[in-house]
Amino acid sequence: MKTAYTCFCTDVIHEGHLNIVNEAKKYGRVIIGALSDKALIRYNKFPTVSQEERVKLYRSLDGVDEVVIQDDMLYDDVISLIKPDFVVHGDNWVTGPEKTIRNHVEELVKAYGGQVIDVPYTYTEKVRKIDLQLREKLAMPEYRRKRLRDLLKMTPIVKAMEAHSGLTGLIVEKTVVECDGKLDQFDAMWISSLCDSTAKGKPDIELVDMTSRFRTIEDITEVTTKPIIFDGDTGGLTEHFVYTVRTLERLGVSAVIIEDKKGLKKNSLFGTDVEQTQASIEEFSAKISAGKKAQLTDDFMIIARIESLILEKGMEDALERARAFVSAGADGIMIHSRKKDPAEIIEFCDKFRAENKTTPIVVVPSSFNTITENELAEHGVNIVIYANQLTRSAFPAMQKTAEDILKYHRAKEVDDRLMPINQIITLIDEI
Ligand code: SPV
Ligand code: MG
Repeated sequence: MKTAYTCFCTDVIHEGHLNIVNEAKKYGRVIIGALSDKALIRYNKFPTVSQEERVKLYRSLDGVDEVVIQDDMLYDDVISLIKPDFVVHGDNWVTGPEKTIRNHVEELVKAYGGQVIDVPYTYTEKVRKIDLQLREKLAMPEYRRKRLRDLLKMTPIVKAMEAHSGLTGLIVEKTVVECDGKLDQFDAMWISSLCDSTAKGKPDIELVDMTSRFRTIEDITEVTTKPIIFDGDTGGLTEHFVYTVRTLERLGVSAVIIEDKKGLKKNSLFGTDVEQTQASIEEFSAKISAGKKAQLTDDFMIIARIESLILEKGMEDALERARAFVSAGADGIMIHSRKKDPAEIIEFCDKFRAENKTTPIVVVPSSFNTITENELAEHGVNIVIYANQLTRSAFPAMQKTAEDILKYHRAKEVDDRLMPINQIITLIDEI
């Protein structure tokens, strides 16, 4: 008997999936590939049920003969194992970023006489509603909050991108690219103090108060589902930090990163060009412990950021602080550097990992930007944060447009660089 293979990555079965199974049945024995968590998070929305539950769900469907795990969004392994006569998929993969995957599958199956069957994609009002409900569930604080811990288990390196508004949040949420035949997207959002302050035309010195920073979080959570890592600056007074922890948990934030500085905080990228004071190990450890004690959920993470390399206090100081802050209860360590060469970051990560195998390491490669995500992961880094690149790309583009309109006394000359009007008005989803 011939075999028809289809890959599912859904948490909920609707008429579209049943239609695919019914179509596949016409061609032979139906085998469903359940896309693994690891592959799914690069490709699609974050799962709301476990891989095991998805397998069980697909197995329960009428007309399904077998369910296997597909561990990669590329079909190579599964096709060489099963050699299906037919690969059945919704025709939504004929265009857009998934097109490369489809064409690759076609090449693979054609080699032994197989065929790709594109089934018309079902997009009814009911399907649209289910999609929206799933998205809403992902956006809920109790689901969003625990997602960073989940991601740390699912992927070698969690990729976070800066967001400081609803619009930048949407960019992080929705940007998907096809690269080397695979799809990729960001895992999380970083609410940078630098970019949140810059967007308000204010310096990055803890001047934008927490109430305003929380408002930014709400602007972002209203239109996105991805987990949030919040830049908590120094955390402020310990007596205030404990309240911040509670509010962040309630808002569905996954982690706060606080840095071991005190007094007037300046941006780390100034380094020793400005006066900045590091808190003592005892003071900062007490702040971490108080935060951990105030925390109510098991999901939330307090990550300690070490400024020893920024302030040129040496590698030993950085490592000593890392040990102390982990002992004080920190759920992760962020190590920062403003050197162009990643050598000191690599040295720290290698030394820290030699003595601590599990505590997540976070880095922000703004200055040492030549190092790739894979290289960082090889040195034990778990979270990479692209902290300010959206703001830094938007500002020069806006400034040039303003200058050119002044120069030409009209907007025609800048028009080629602008997003078309019909695109900007449909950028935001309507309910
Ligand atoms: C931020 O994005 O605000 C940060 C990272 O704290 S850095 O600007 O590199 O200090
Ligand atoms: Mg900051």
